[in-house]
Amino acid sequence: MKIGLVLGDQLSSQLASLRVLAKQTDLILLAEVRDEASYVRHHQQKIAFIFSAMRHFACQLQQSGWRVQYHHYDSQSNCQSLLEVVQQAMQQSGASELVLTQCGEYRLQQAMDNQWSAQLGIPVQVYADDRFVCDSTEFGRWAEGKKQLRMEYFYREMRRKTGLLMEGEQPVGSKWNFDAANRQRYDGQPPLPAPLTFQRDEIDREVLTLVKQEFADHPGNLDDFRWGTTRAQARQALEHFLQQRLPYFGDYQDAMSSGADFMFHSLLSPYLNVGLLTALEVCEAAEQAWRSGAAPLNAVEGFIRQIIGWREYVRGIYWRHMPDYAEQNRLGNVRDLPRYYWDGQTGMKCMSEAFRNTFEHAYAHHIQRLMVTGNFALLAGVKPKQICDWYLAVYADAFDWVELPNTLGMVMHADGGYLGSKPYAASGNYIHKMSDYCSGCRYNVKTASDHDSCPFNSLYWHFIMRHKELFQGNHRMSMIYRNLEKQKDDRKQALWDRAEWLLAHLDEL
Ligand code: FAD
Ligand code: DLZ
Ligand code: SF4
Repeated sequence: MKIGLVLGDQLSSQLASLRVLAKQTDLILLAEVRDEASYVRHHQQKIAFIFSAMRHFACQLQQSGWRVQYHHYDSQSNCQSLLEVVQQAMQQSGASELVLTQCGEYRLQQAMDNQWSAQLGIPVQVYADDRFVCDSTEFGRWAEGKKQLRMEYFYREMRRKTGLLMEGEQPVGSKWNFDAANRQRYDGQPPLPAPLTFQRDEIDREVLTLVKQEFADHPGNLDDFRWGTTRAQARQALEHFLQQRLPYFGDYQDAMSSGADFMFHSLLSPYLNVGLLTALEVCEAAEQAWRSGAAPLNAVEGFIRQIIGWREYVRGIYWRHMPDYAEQNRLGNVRDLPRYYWDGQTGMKCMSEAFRNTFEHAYAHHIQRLMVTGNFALLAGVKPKQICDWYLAVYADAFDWVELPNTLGMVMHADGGYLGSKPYAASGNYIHKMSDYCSGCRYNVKTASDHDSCPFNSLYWHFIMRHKELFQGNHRMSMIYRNLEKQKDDRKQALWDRAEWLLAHLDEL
């Protein structure tokens, strides 16, 4: 008899390990444990979402005939790690083998590979996670010999492989990428759809009470918990997106607006990442929306690119370069994460909006993560480990394999430009162009070196100046360095001095 351990991000009925187990004889184990719930200070909504989705998934397995053992979170239990729960279940059941699907996170997979079999005294059989479009071997073949990777070329391979938005060998609309059409500012029209809400059942209520009691010191709160916790609700969320948001997803993909916490984004990442939806079903549904005339091509292509492009690409990089990837700090950053990343209190309106969004919903949309909180950490030279741990903690969709390359590579450029050829560093002007934040801010986005100037402005030039040696030869940045050269020395000095003051008083902004 075998035990199949299903992890909190493996809630898919087609999971590889489930396919090799037998309903009548084998036992499925799911476990809520302290070690997984606190290896970073996960947002309260992230824990509630995962625990409730695990409990619902266990019920679903039971209803379809599986024998299921469920370990509920218990702070007094002797079993605070997955290994301890497995050990106990093994002793009780006399199982002779443990079966798993490969973990999403390196830390846990390593522990399983190195210790579990010896400590349990039984074979541990791990099956590849085939819920992704591209596996490690295929990614390895594509990445082999390349010093720097380009997502765009990888993405085209995935389009060919899946046949999504293809006409024979050619991309539909004769272009692979419609990003140039996806940069509109949002001025209140079309109106934003009301977010979807779900009726809460007994399981949700129990979990919300548990999290409130046990994780009150974790970031965020549960007041506005909106996440679906079953596959059926995740499907509803997909339908809601296809009908109400996808048509405008492309146009406003990069836009930000006060109070518009979700813009026209899909909010599907948590469901994709825990396995309640698959990447292909979501992309096929989006393609169908375009083919039926319900959504334009720039929206559908942009959306599909995020999933079979970026999502698969970062996963490939993660598994190819862990564990060294997590240690990189190629810009030599030394600063601590400013206080407001945890308490949300800052006079910078763009940042305070992103933090409010984050703490209220365990969500912020991509451009807030990349160009506001991420950009600030890059310009301020925050230690990569600290900012990575923050992103891993505060979002409902955060798992190391997807969070780490996005933060360490895309945002912090700490991998030396392996993931992206140029840092996304930007001054306040970018935020001003793409949002309405600056008009309600204590700082002045039009100036750079006054006492009330937008911090992003001088920090941006400080970043450019302090990394001159590294970036001035980068042809994608040569114009920036030409602009810098044109500035008078006293202007450069004023920018430098203002930025130095800001860096010395980072926690006070
Ligand atoms: P949409 O904008 O509607 O996009 C659709 C889907 O595309 C998403 O659901 C997601 O599955 C995928 N996607 C989009 N961009 C990316 C990307 N860059 N990498 C991988 N998948 C992408 N995404 C996570 O799923 N987990 C994370 O922990 C995470 N951490 C991030 C950290 C930083 C610093 C940055 C800049 C981005 C991070 N992302 C992460 C990517 C992206 O911001 C989120 O996937 C997105 O905001 C989720 O919201 P959504 O479902 O509404 O996305
Ligand atoms: C994120 C998370 C949390 C908060 N809690 C659990 C848990 O109690 N049990 C579990 O199996 N998984 C949990 N997870 C998700 C795991 O951290 C995830 O399985 C690992 O990151 C491995 O990919
Ligand atoms: Fe952000 Fe600067 Fe605009 Fe204020 S002025 S909202 S700090 S970009």
